[in-house]
Amino acid sequence: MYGSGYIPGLDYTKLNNSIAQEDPQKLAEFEAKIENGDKIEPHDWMPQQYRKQLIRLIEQHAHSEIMGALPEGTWITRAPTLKRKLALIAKVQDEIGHAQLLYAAAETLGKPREAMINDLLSGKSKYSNVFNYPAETWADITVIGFLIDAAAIVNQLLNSKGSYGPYSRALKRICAEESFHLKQGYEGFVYLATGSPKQRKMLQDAVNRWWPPIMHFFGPPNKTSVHSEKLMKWKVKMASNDEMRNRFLDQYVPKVWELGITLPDPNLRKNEETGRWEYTEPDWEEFFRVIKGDGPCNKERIAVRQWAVEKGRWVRQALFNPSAKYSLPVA
Ligand code: FAQ
Repeated sequence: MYGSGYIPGLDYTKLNNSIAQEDPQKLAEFEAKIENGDKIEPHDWMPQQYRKQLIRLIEQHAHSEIMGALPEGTWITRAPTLKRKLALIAKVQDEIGHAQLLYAAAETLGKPREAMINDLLSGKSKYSNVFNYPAETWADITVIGFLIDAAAIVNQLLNSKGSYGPYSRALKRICAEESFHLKQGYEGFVYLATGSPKQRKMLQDAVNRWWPPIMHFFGPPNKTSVHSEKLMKWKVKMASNDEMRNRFLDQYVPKVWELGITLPDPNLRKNEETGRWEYTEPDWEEFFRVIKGDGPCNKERIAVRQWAVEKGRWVRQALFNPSAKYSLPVA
């Protein structure tokens, strides 16, 4: 219904986690190729676990782009000026385009798009924790546009050098657009930070609300990360969760502080000797609750996607079978 994702002889639901069962010769060649910096392409041989991990990660990333457009989308009708409204519409449209690129990259691994959407709706497949929080004020939109886009770029620039060709190429295109979103978000952030006392307070409150989910964004600390070791070995993930978090803090905390905006962590500081940032660990129990479906907006976000799937069904049916007759859904 959504596209093919069909690979003859592959049942993606039966991919297993065992490396021991793989042909050792093929596995060695595959790993040598990755070690050499070559890209793996869809029709190349790959271990089942590599395929399975990539499907999981790219699919979650695609869902996140779609879900990420939802909190921002709620502010299109309430943007403070025409200029901001136009920019926000364009950004939301870009995010949905990123999801299309990513779903297409995941489909090359054999999972049909319809199955990915079904897994999102059933809660089987995750999406980024940050998009389960509400955007309460316009300042939340600038925090998303600046700091969440910045966090996404840190992750995506690194992983665009990764081993799987279709994902790495999609990320390169996505990063070009995200860099523009970041500029737009930063400009809005600076505008509020240098505005009236009321605007500064609105921004400070939004930063305080979003800081813990942003710290969660890069995933759990290295010692509890489940997938990092495999993903890093196969150059899907090009840095650990803590390394990405550290890079983000290094690049963006000074930009926030120089505007006189504070961050709600009294222990946040750079250790100049080690070059590493020190911080209070965010509440990881909250993180796991949120990604398992019990955040402030999970139900609302899934309901919007469910609505879109139902309302768009006739379009997809018409695309696949244009000669049949379809009645439009009642709004
Ligand atoms: N949210 O073993 P690890 C964007 C899960 S795009 C939810 O460390 P991994 C654009 C993880 O899946 C944002 N779940 O996992 C935009 C696993 O659960 P599982 C999305 C998370 O894969 C901006 C468990 O925790 N970006 O923002 C999160 O090695 C503005 C254990 O974790 C991507 O998806 C999380 N934050 O590392 C749009 C990039 N973190 O699957 C609109 C690609 C971890 O076993 C507006 N993904 N989990 O049930 C990645 O790079 C990696 O998947 C990480 C996590 C780094 C996110």
